[in-house]
Amino acid sequence: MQEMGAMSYEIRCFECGKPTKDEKLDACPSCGGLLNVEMDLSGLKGKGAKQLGHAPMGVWRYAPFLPVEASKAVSLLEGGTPLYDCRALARELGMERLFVKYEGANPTGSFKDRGMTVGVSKAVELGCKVVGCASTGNTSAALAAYAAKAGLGCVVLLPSGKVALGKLAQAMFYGAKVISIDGNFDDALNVVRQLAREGHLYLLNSINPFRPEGQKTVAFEVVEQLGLKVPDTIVLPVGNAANIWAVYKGLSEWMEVGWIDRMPRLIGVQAAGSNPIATAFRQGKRDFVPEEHPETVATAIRIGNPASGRKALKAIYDTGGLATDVTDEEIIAAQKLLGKREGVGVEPASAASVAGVVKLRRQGLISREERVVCVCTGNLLKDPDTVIKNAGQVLKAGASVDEVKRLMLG
Ligand code: AN7
Repeated sequence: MQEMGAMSYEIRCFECGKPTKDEKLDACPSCGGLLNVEMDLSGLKGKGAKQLGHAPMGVWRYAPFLPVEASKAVSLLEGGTPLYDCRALARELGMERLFVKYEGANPTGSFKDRGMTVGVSKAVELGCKVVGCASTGNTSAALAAYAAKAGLGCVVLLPSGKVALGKLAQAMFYGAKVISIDGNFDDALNVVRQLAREGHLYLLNSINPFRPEGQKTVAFEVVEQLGLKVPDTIVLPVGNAANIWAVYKGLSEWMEVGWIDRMPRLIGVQAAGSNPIATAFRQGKRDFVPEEHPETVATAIRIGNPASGRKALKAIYDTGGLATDVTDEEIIAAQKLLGKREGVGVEPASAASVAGVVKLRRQGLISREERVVCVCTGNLLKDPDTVIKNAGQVLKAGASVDEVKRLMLG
């Protein structure tokens, strides 16, 4: 048991259950399984979420549930993102209520900031000097920013040619060493894991057990923003599959302390070209077969071998949820629909969650009365190339009122 001020926790293997004390590991030393932080929440039982009081919205509001001391947090004031009540979109889809949790409002424009504030705080606490990750883009942007804030060295490995422009710009801007790998995300993750094992860096991919701890706070916020009511369903895009696990873990903890009395069902949405979790779900399996050549316009979730895939499948089965997949066309259509009906701009991977709702509603797998929350994980401006490619024309005119009038009326 690690003691951290008021809170204590253990790190245990998700697969074999064995505890480990080495906080720098990203896999179980006995069986190689994923690691998991288990918080001792006995002191919080029964008191209710109201005890969080007036602490500001954001990740660190939930400090009693986090395995890092809040007073030493490396923070850019992440979390506290809007929950949009999307009435027009709901009407269009024949639903009573549909909400979008807009994670694009985080400091670096994606949900990854929630995990990085906790992960980088842990890196500092452990005395690490260099942090690193493989990334489809957003993880690298977030890590680069938090490493800068903490004064740590930072190395990010990106799949060559497949990272959206905004994310690449961010990683370069915050001063990380950016290395383009001739391979996909899964290849880059294998390389960086080996570098971590050899002691060259502290790994901050989401297999790091502290990352999901920060990410679980999105679920706490949703419940609080709904007036301490649990939605019926939460829909998330799935790439490396840690975020849906994080949401499951957070809500399970609030169940454990009695702050909520039921779980929502969790729905994971993948892109059709990289869909090992959706395929496993269709076959009723708790394990998955990696996709060798993942492809999708949603480059953030262009991942064939999701490192937390087994955790994600547990989250889905345990909540009576499901996994599905959507085509690139469905993703772009949903992205545009959300922008047009609600004024909310999200990147393609995030739009996958909305595309999933559109599809499942059509299939009758989401009902009219169901209160659904889509977690929209990243900002529109992350991937301006895709936006411009799929948008209408820019009209051209001379600096003349007549010419502009003609175009306006045309
Ligand atoms: C916008 O940045 O994996 O299922 O390296 O950027 O927890 O992996 C990003 C993933 C969804 C999928 N939406 O979340 C990376 C990376 C956006 C993302 C996901 C990602 P996970």
